[in-house]
Amino acid sequence: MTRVFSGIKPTGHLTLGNYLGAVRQWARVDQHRTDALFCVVDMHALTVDHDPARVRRLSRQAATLLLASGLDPELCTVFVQSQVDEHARLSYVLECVATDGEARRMIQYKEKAARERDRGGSVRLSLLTYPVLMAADILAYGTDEVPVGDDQTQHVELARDLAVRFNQRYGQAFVVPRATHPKVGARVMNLQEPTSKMGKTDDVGPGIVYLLDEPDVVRKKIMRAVTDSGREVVYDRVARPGLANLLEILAACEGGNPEDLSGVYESYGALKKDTAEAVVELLRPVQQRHKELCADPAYVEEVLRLGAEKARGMARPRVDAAYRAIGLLAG
Ligand code: AQP
Repeated sequence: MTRVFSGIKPTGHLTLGNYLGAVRQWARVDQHRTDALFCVVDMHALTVDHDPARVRRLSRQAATLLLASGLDPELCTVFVQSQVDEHARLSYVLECVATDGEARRMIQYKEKAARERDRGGSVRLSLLTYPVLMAADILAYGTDEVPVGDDQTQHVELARDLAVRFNQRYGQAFVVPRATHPKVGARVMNLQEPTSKMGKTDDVGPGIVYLLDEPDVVRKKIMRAVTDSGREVVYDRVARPGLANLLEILAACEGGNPEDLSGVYESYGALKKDTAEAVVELLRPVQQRHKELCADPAYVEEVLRLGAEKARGMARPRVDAAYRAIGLLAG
């Protein structure tokens, strides 16, 4: 059976981008057709300036939202990265296979390092090595497919390269994974800056729809979305990025294609109204289930405990074999 692994960072509150680009696909498709693991990758949240208590809070919230979005612990394994030591163990070994040039080429590293420097902060070494830890997350489980949004493609390619290189140098240890993306919604853009990704670390912002935003907040954000000059409601990602983003969000909510919505609307206002209502309806059951799960934190803790136990058992033999193959006595 196809092994699927994917993760989400507790660096901020989950957004509509996280949901349409990844989580919805995990719940609707991946957990049903594959042997799947989904992880709150909390160690990745330490790569930038952070408040420890907030990371712990956001980790619990992210896990609760994954379950609220429909991940079913009877069908898949849901767990937290730091509760499974094999991720860090394997990451070190992969750092001995990766090159510093490879890590420095990562687009997200360049962007996030620049952001840290602009804020007057220093860049943590873990920000540079983050894609190697992500490769360890993926390779530890013999993963075939990694369902992610567009922005993670380059990191999954690095995981592929490291798997191939390790296997060639030290003997067959890893499955070579590949990224998969949803047909629509793989890159949801910021509603106020439609040439930038809707990212959760931007924190508060009228351009970001959070999964837990109240319906009226969602409506307000979408009705105020930046659109482009021009009158016709047509789909053109390059020339009309704001409009294209709204058409993509609406199409993703309805399960259609943005191209098919070209020319359907006579005004921006009507498109925004329908998009807002579609998003409100999309989020309603997730928010409802989230509220129920928040009333039962012991259930969420138990799911994570059992998930970590299972994940540990799945990862350990492969990580031990990699340790032996690369020349270590441990493992
Ligand atoms: N805007 C997006 N559109 C589509 N997919 C997205 N994903 C993230 N943003 C969008 C996908 O969601 C999954 C989990 O994302 P993540 O937690 O690894 O990263 P992030 O949400 O992008 O958070 P960062 O990197 O901490 O913050 P920002 O973005 O603010 O720099 C992934 O599959 C991702 O592709």
